[in-house]
Parts: sequence; C-alpha cells; structure tokens
Amino acid sequence: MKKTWWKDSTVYQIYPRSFNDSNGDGIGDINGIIEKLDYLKDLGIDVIWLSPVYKSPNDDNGYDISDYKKIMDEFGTMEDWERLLDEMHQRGLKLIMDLVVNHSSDEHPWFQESRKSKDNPYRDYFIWRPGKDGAEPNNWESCFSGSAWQYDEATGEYYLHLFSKKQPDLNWENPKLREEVYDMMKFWLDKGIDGFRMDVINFISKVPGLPEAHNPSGKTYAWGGDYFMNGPRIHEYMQEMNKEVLSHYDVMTVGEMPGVDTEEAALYTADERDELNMVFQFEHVDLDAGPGGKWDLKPLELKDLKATFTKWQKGLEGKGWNSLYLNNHDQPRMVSRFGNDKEYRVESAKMLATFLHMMQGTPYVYQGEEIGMTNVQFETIEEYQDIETLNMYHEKVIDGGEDPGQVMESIYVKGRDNARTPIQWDDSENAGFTEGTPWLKVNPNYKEINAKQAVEDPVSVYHYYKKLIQLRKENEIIVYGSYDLILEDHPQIYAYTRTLGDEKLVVILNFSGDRPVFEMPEHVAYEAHELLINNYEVDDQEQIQSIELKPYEARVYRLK
Ligand code: TEU
Ligand code: CA
Repeated sequence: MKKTWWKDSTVYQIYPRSFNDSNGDGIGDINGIIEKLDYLKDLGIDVIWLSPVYKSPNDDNGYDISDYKKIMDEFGTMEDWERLLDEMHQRGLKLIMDLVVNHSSDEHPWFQESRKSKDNPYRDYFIWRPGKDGAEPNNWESCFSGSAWQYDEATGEYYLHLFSKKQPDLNWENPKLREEVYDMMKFWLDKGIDGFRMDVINFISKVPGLPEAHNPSGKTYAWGGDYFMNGPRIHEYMQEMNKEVLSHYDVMTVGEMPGVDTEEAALYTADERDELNMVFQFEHVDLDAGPGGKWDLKPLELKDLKATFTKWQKGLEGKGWNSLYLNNHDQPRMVSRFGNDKEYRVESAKMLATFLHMMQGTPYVYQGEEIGMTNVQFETIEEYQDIETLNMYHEKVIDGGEDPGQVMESIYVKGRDNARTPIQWDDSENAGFTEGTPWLKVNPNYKEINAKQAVEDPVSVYHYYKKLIQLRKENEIIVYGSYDLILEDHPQIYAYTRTLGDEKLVVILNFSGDRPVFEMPEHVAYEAHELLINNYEVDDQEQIQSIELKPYEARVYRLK
C-alpha cells in the first residue's frame, strides 16, 4: 500500500463559530483559533479541517456562501486568515478548507443574477424548472424539511434547493459553472492551503429529467436521493476536478458523501482513478435511526456497528482509503451517543477513541471530543439555533400537531446543536469561550468538563488522545495494518486484530457498563504480549488468554 502524509495524519475539525471568541461578540473567530494553535499542536494533530469561514448570511452557519473568495466579517479579515495559515505552517500544521459547491447562498451574486430573467447569462448556474400542474416540478423533499423547490416570482419558475431555500443548488451540467468552481479552488490552493473537505460532493450530479421520488409513505414530499446521490456524471466531474485542479498540488481531499457504499467509495478513492483521497460515509451514523429517518430514534445494536465498520475496513482494504469519525458538527457528541456520558464519561470516551484510532484509515477528531464534551439539553426550542432542528420542529409540532415533548426528546438525542455548543475552555463564566453572550448557550456541565481541567489532569481524555495520536506516529501497523474482526457474535465486546507483516495488535473493547469476559480466540497465536494503551490500570504481566473487562474498558496489546 502506498504511503502518504494524509494517511499518516490525524485531522482535527474546527467549527469556527463555536471554537473560541477573541473579541467578545459571542461568536468564535479566526483570531480565536490562532490563540489555540499551541493547544492543538500539543495534542499532536497534523491537519486542521476548518468548517466554512467564507462570506455568508449564515442561514446554515456558513454552509450558505455568498462570496467564495471573502472571509465572513464575523470571523475576521483575509489578513487574519492569512496569518492563521502562516501560524499553522510555522507549527507544521496543515490546513484543509471546506468546499461547499453543491449549492451557494441565494445572496451570492450568481443567484441574484440568475433569478432576474430566463435569459440572464447566470440563469443556468442554478437548476430552474417550471411548475407542474400548478405545483412544484417534482416531489423531492429538502434535507431541511418541506419541498426541495422554491417558487420565484420574478420569472415564475422554481429553483431546486436540496437544503434550505437560501441554499440553491448549483448546476454542474453547466461547464461555465464548473470552470468558476475550479478557478475558486485554485485561488485558495495558490494561497497555500493543503486540501479540501468537500460538502455533499456526491450530490452534484442529478439524474436528467429529475424523476419523481419513490413515495411509499404517501407523504407530500419524499427523499429523492436515488436521483442525485452518486449521480450519472459524478465520477466524470471528480476526475475533471482532479485533472484541472487537484493534480497540480500536493493536497488531501475528503468528500462528504451521504448514501455512499463501499463499492462506490472504492471508485472515489482508488489511487489510480485520480478522484479523491477518502470519503465520509454515513452508514455507521444511520444505525440508530428507524425507518422514519434520523429523528425516528432506535437503540444502537453492537452487532450492527461491528458489521458496518468491518464492511468498510475490509471493503476498502487495498482498494481505497477510509476516513474515521464518530462525530462532527452535524452529529451528536460521540460519548453521549455510543458511550455513557453519565457514570462512565471518561472511560467510555477513551474506549471509543481507541476503537476509532486503532482502525485503518485517517482519524478525525471533532473539536471538544478530545475533552469528552457531551450532548446538551435546552429546555425550550427557542434556545436552539440550528436550521435543520428548527424546521423539523416547525413541521412536526407547529404544522403537524405532534407531541412537543417527544420531539424535544429526539432533539436531545440527534440535534446538531449538541455538537455546536461553545468549546469549554475553563470553568470561568461562559466556559472561557467568550466575554460576551455566546451565540448558542454553553453546556452547563463546563465547570466539570473543560480543557483547562483536562490539560492539568494526567489521566484525562485529553492526555489519552495525545497518547493515541502519538502511537499512530510511532507504529506503522496502526495506520497500514489490515483489520480482522474477532469474537464476531459477542454482544458487549468489540475486538479486532491488526496485522502488518509478522506484527500483530489486538484491540479489546467493552462497549457496555457490565463486566463481560474476553476470551482470546484460538487462531490468534502469540508467545508474549506488550500493553500499548489502556483506559484502566492494568498489570502488564497479566495473562490475556481470558480477561474480565471493566465497564467500557479498552486495551490494545502488541502480540509477539
Ligand atoms: O451536511 C450534509 C448532510 O447530508 C447531513 O449531514 C445533514 O446536514 C444533516 O445533518 C442531516 O441530518 C453538510 C454539512 O456538513 C452540513 O452542516 C450542512 O448543513 C449541509 O451539508 C448543507 O451544506
Ligand atoms: Ca468574535
């Protein structure tokens, strides 16, 4: 397997609005990030993925861009951003920027022009259709509730928006639009950035004719994903982008791809196909959703988690490359979702980190994960800010008459603001995030959970991450070794081996608050063992043929 820097790297995601506020307006900003670079360097990460910092009216916190070449006023200036890049490079940190080109903002000049008239030169930068029988052109549902079409008075037609109505979809069929995107990418690459994370990039090619979505439930709108996820021209576009832009720079790319399976992912990430380096797949974050979608809560089954991760580990082995994540700015906090944020917060946060960082692929740490930050529960819907959450609440409770208590429950479990509460830096007012009023309330548990405490406490989640990240740098087998699941049917233990040449690791994880017994399978042969990392105290000399595990215990051994 070819070795590259982006395979060896650990990436840290910053959601700038919530990271660190330097000027007291309650909103995180670029200078706030610069203040924390030494903290991040100390953690050991190699790359920062910065969520959008471009000019935006913030309908979706920067994922709605009105100028791709300007910095959002609230975040700072281009000079601030250039200083950030410079300060990062001085510390040996790389920067990857978010590329949001499935859609722009409706306030982007392209769209302002496009909506003016049917023969405007920018008309075909977006996807316009006449209505059908006095209604929307088709029955597609927006990811943020309601129809994916918005009627526009000026020309009497509808435009497509797979997300909010302030996020019109760009028309990739138009070569002029593609040229503009490639130019814009070069603008940032020439400033010296180290790559892109590409927002819903597998949505950009729509099936011509935009067919009606299958609609078994008979609701007004239905999920049209079959007609835009991994669409007919997607690989052509990815190869064109690579040829025109990416191949001229030494950069890393990761495509965010809802609905991608292992076969498709191998096509996107195979070296010889020259498309992307890796993708974010969604299968493991869909396991706790029922047939009604993300808000339809369903308990997670360990056997499903094993099946999914094993499928991805084996599916891309030697064929492509995995990105490894358990949370980000769209997902609940991982310790609340997959661990136990009450009795075993520290133990389970460490166990989950071990689980992820010991797999083959490039691990992503989402801000606050490294100190074990948790989900939040605000009492009223007014305290929430996220457009997806607010639209869903409106649709279900205000329009649909559903029980508000139950809908709030689903927001507590799945809402995106769980991941967006300000970073808890210390135990002072507003957790040291801001001297003003934070744009989104701080999680009240900041007095106990904060970075200052974590840095000072040698057995904190933070120091555990440091060690995991360091181990990856020192042991090629952690990056490149092949993965094999063991104890496939065990209901509480997730265990696997990694193999590289004649080296072997065994990763033993208790995903429960019980004390199950781990039995080493016979085919895993060894004469001696060495403990690499553990989240409880362990006697190094202890026999490992059979181990009674403590709640959420994690151990990794090198077998000899
Ligand atoms: O997310 C795309 C996506 O499909 C989901 O993660 C979605 O946002 C959601 O959480 C559904 O439950 C990307 C960005 O990561 C997200 O923040 C943006 O809102 C979205 O695209 C639109 O740009
Ligand atoms: Ca600020």
